[in-house]
Amino acid sequence: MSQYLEMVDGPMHVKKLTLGQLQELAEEIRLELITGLSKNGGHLGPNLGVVELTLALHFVFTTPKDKFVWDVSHQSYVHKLLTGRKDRFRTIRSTGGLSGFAMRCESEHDCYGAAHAGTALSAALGICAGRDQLGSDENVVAIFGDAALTNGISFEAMNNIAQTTKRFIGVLNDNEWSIAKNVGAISGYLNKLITHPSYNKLAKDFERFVRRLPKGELALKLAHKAEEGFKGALTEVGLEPSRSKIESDGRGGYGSSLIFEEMGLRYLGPIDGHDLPLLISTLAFAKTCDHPIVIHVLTKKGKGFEAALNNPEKFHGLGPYDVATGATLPAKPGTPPNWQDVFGNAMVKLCQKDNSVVGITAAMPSGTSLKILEKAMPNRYYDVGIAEEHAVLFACGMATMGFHPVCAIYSTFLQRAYDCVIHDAALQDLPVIFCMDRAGLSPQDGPTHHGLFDISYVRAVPNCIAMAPKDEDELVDMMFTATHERHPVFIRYPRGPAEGVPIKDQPRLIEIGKAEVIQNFSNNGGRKVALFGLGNMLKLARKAASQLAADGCDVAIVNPRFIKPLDAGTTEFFGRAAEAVVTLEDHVLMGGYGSAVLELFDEKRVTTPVVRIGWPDQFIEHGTNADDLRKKYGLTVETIVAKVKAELPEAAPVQRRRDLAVA
Ligand SMILES: Cc1ncc(C[n+]2csc(CCOP(=O)(O)OP(=O)(O)O)c2C)c(N)n1
Repeated sequence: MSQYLEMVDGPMHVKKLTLGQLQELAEEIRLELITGLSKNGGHLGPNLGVVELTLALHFVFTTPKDKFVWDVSHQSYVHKLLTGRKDRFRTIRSTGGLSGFAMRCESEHDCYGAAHAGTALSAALGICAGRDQLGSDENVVAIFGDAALTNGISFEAMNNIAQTTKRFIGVLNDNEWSIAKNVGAISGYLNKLITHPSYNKLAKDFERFVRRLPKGELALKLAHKAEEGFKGALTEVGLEPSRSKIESDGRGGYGSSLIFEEMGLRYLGPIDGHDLPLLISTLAFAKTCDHPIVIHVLTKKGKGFEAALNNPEKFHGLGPYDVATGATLPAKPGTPPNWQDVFGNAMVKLCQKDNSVVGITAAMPSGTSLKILEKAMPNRYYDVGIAEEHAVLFACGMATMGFHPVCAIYSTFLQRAYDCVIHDAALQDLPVIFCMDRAGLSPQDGPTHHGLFDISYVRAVPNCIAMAPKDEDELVDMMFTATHERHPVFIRYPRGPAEGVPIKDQPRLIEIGKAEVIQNFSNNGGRKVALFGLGNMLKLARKAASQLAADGCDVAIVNPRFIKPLDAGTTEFFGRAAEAVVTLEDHVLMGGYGSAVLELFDEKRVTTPVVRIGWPDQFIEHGTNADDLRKKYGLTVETIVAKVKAELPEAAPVQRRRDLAVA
């Protein structure tokens, strides 16, 4: 069945294939993507869209010497299949398996890792600068999507390319979709280029290049199909300048792409990104250019799989699906709603009751479920594109006008906007609400997506209030409370299903900086252990508490609710009363909630030992599920119990210890 894919162990094999064979290989790759990802899921749609593009790239260029820099790199699966990783392909995104993104440590063909959008142009330019400094001659190709182009960094890079290097190749992979439909003026501009492909200044040199080709090396490789292919190429790129368009438009015509050319980048396109010979000849041409060039390639997200073509948003990235129909498994009956859906529904209710509340997403309407608000109250909803910094600044501006803007941004993506959080929201003490989804693990995505740093980065900033709900009802209370605040408020909650508790009709205000004591000591004579389980870690705290109680301990359980301001009174009280304190957080230990408790104990001279449970000072890899990773890193009942016992000296009398601490 997959005779060509089986033969391809590296890019050198791609170069040996004829055009016909490459086209068959493209179909085999599509089949492998569709069947191979069906069990664990993944970024199916984007990869189906770049099959021909990736084949053409590997046909024309030679990695690892030449460098491909993928933006986000969720579309690098085909590249993985062609660069010696096909045997492990079906392990992608699972424990011990291939990453779902490009990673330098995974292959010499991955020259640059990524998973956050907008990095490719800058990184590729840096690689070009390095090459130019070294005097070497590798080709550097940045492959970036139309939505990545809504990201500010992409423009910062474009501003800098022409002045930095003469040899830079950008491939704009335009499928008109971000995860949802792409939004904004750039998207509209690209649309104009697509619908008016009338003229481009490179036509003449490209024409000369292509006309030379049939006798050249490339044509030999492409064998008998070449000529038709090049004919296609010539028509597609439109070699005839269209004077009328230029004059009527007065700015050089739509197809000449002012944006790119004014930035000193030659623009070629738009071309059909599924036409292999056209792609090959265009990329081969780009290779000869001694001027930075952007090739605008039109692709179809989900090409070759009906279900994915019909629903690009769902198939951007999804869980297991049926190969025949594309149907995904419904949630098991009784599964609680996802945290994000609780958030989305709560936003509608808050907006209905309070005119000052609006919702802002940075291109993640489905991931954050803010699309629920979009549907219910479109005039209170803003999708600003993949532009987290802009999202925060935009929110700050609205806040100065008396609004309570809610920025729904994943914990990991808010990292992008840290300066805006400090310099704009916090310093001006503006009532912007940050709902940080995916705080904690994003297991299958891995280190680029885990939301494990937000407590540290928020805790350090004055004026900020930071909370974590134990369940979905408390999330709604916290959101409600936040809309009554005059400071920046951060609410962190994880990925996946919530706890399954009922949500009150009327949310309640929560007292700022007040923890909730779930269970006090019973004074049963057992060794006193106080467990502080932050947010979703309260569940683990309860389990560990049951085990410790079964082992004879007297256990108290606290839901801290607030990371900042910390409930100093309750924390100190239990710190003094207990023989051991346990803090649990779905966050790195460094600078996290446990650190906040330690700092408080240091300040108050509380000497009770503190067992801190959280993630170590290293990047946590991807895994099939959170349990696999928690087990590996000791976020388990067994580890907690063992660590607590190690802190309880055998013969220390409980009473004396407490007296000492109180004194
Ligand atoms: C900084 C950042 N914000 C949000 C995301 C989530 N995200 C992943 S892919 C994607 C859309 C990418 O669209 P595009 O660049 O056009 O590539 P395509 O998937 O269409 O090939 C988004 C918003 C991200 N990866 N990084």
